Amino acid sequence: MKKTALITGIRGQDGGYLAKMLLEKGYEVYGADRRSGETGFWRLKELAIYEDVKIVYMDLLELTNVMKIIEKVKPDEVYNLAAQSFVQASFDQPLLTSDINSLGVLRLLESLRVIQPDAKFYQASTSEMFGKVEHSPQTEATPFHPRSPYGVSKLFGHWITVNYRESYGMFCCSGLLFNHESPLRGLEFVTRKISYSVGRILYGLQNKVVLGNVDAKRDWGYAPEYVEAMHLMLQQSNPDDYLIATGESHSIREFAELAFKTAGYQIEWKGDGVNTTGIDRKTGKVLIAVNKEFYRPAEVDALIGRAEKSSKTLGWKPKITFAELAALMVEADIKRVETEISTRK
Ligand code: NAP
Ligand code: G4F
Repeated sequence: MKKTALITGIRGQDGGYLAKMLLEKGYEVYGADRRSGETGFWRLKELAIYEDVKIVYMDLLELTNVMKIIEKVKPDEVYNLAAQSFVQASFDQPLLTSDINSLGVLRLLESLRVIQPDAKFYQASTSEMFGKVEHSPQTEATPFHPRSPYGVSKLFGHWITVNYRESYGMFCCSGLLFNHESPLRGLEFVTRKISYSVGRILYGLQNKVVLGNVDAKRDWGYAPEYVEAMHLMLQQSNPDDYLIATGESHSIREFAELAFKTAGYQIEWKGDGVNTTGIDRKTGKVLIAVNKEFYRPAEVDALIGRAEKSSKTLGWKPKITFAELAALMVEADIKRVETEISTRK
């Protein structure tokens, strides 16, 4: 029989890729949207699945709304991807972030407990919870020390998911996913900010990209591979928590170098901290500058994950390399910029 999946955060990067994968597997896919305007469906349109996903209106801030949707959809699997997911914004909107990312998870779990307790539940947890890391590489056993209201809010989401599994025997999994990127990544995140800027710089639409802390390091993977892991977690005999990462850590400087290289630029670095600049070796022009505006009150300096349990139990392994990721994002953005230019003419 056809399985039914409910994905919250359907307009987001992961929501799009997960919906596409589940549709290909024959699922009936409901996408929960909080009604933020028609243009926000660009990812589902780019993936050519907009007509296939059944959109339902649900805001994680509204309990009765969540309950009604669970009652209507009666999902077999629920993927809770909805979140205020931008770390920087969580310092400006800590209460809203917590209401969505912490209590939002609880609203969903309570609704499931009362209405559809047999549904399998995936919670989108994050490497941000490791924060000021206690050891490297991080594993499922590494203690948490979040460094932002976002990280703290996600920690509640993680533990309440574990708690519903332990208290009520519900099939609840928490995926500790490290950064994953793609051409569908939001422009506010550093990789996509860089890849889109490279495309625009190449066509003379902007002079440089202005960044924050370019020395931070992340374990960066490819988003379509990470949504496969979410699905695999819910297909196991028993619910559990899994860490998903590549096992490699790279700085923002490294990502920027590779991104610019894809468009034919060679970056030469000068200075450090806020005085850092990235210069085009051929022309001497400044292509990368740094501004304190993009620094965070508390930073997660370096993340690197060890996904051994996921490899052994789920059979999950990353495939796309860091260099391939940077290149494919820039190539996609160069095409987008070309389309923008040609449709403007
Ligand atoms: P994303 O692109 O920011 O998507 C998040 C989605 O959540 C957006 O579509 C947003 O809707 C929706 N949302 C926000 N507040 C909501 C509310 N009150 N009610 C209902 N929906 C709401 O995030 P992503 O990169 O796809 O990530 C998916 C999930 O994984 C998030 O929970 C994120 O925190 C987590 N995560 C991401 C990564 C990563 O590297 N990408 C790593 C670890 C964990 P609008 O479109 O209306 O704004
Ligand atoms: O791209 P970012 O904003 O991603 P961040 O903070 O790591 O969070 C992302 O990954 C998490 C998983 O660990 C998710 F849970 C979360 O939802 C989100 O998807 O920033 C990455 C790094 C940071 O250290 C930041 O300080 O890049 C640094 N950075 C330097 N310049 C910048 C910039 N970040 C942004 N967004 N913009 C800059 O100009």
